[in-house]
Amino acid sequence: MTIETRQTKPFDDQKPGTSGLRKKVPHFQQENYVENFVQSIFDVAPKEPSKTLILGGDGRFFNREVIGRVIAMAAANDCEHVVVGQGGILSTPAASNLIRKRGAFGGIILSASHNPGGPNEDFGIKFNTANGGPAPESVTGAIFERTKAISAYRIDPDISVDLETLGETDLGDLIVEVVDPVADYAALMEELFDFGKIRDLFESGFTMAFDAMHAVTGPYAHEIFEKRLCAPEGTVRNGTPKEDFGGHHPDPNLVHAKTLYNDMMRSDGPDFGAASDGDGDRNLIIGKHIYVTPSDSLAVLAANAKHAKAYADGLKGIARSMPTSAAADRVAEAMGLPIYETPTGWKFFGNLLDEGYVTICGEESAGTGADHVREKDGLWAVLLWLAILASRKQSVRGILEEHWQQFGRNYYARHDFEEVEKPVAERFMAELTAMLPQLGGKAAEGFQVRSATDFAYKDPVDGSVTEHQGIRIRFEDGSRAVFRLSGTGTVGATLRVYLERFAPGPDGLDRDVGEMLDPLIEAVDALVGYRRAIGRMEPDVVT
Ligand code: VG1
Ligand code: CO
Repeated sequence: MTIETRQTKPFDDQKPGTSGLRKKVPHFQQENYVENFVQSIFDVAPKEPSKTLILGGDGRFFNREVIGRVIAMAAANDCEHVVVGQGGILSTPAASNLIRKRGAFGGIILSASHNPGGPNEDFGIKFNTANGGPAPESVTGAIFERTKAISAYRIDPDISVDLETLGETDLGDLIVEVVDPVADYAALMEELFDFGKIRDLFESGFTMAFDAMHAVTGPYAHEIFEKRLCAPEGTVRNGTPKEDFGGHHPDPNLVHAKTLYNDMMRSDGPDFGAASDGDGDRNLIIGKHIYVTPSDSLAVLAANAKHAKAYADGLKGIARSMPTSAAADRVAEAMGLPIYETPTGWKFFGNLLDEGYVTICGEESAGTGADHVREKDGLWAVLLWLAILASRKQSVRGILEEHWQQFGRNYYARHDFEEVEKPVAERFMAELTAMLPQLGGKAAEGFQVRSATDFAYKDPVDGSVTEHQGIRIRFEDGSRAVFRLSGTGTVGATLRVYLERFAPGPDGLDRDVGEMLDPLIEAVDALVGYRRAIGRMEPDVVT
């Protein structure tokens, strides 16, 4: 081995966001940009409980190159074992599983998740700790501090690894092991779910369309749905990962998975539709003639988890991110379970899962997961839906309508205003924050403010406090609006406005979502003037 120490200068923009460091590919291609960040990870992360690193990515453009560089740097940074997915591929939940299974000190996951890929599109690097989850704020903060002070990085320039051939290569001080990215993950899913029952469902003629969006879940979905669960070939669409995701955004929402949505609205379409994102941690669920909002999906999965093998004995508790609708709260209340409300981002669920406070977690952005790994898990959510459908023998619509009858319905939408000029968005958020004390008690368009707060979270396990996690305006009738800036975008700022209105039932459960939310939007705008402040009347994406 030849270890070289190379001089470098710090960059001032390597602060990890909601989910790691995300920038455009050309930005990452600047000399030493990748090396500085990776060296900062190695400098900060304790090599405990072992010197094993898990490595993989979602296969987007630049993935392979960075995989090679990370291995060469791992060799020079006291790692003894790198476990890398074949071809440099690992879905985010599969990487989380491997970290836990192999007792690794952590994992480096290369992904910009739902953001587009290609030479001029997005790339990302994320570090997960030994519990398998995204590094908590204390670690990402330390990594950021390190990036600001770095002066050299270490690399073994002679190392090159064939990523296609499965098995171990002994490089002296470092063993590189190329593994099948799907095998361990598929085995975990077979532990959690009764595959025989789901196979019977498909054998009974039940049909499904799964859109892998040319992203990382393709190989996983082919293996699990078509091979192991015997769904007909063709069930998985766009199942071959591409470096540019076929030119689309691998974002499973009604805009980017429109074809799937249209098919699901046809009478002769499949019974069940699902999609996943770039790195396989998100899920979109659509029934025949009905879209399931991620917030409702979390609530339905929690209420029905007992239909799956792994959760037959019930749940310990439920957690949701703050902007996620309160549908899950109603389930928790009815089932006598604790419910936790965390800031956006999966890292905040880690402690709750580690301590056994909760079993299932979810975010409004199409992320659902449980205590089997420490990431959200797209295919897991699809399998849990299938297990419920197999057991209840009802349609998605039937299940959802019964759910609303029992718990009431939280009408919900997220409006994204993209590529707003950063100073404009930041000024608006600052003005809104300053306005909060005056908002209490105010009324507009028939909605009266009950409270208006800047959300801060105190972790019940380690006591750490995270502030400024979104502005939350609650109304007397239970409605709510939340404002926050995205932490994953790479161009300008994205303002997210989350809107929610509750109908307790039994009437008013079949209203149009837009009709329900429009008056709330007008009221919120009358109170805080957000459309004028950012100079936009209509959102770019509604989910
Ligand atoms: C978005 C979502 C958030 C999610 C994050 C990472 O963050 O809103 O719920 O955890 O993406 O998901 P933001 O800061 O842009 O709102 V993924 O699938 O990129 O790992
Ligand atoms: Co993702």
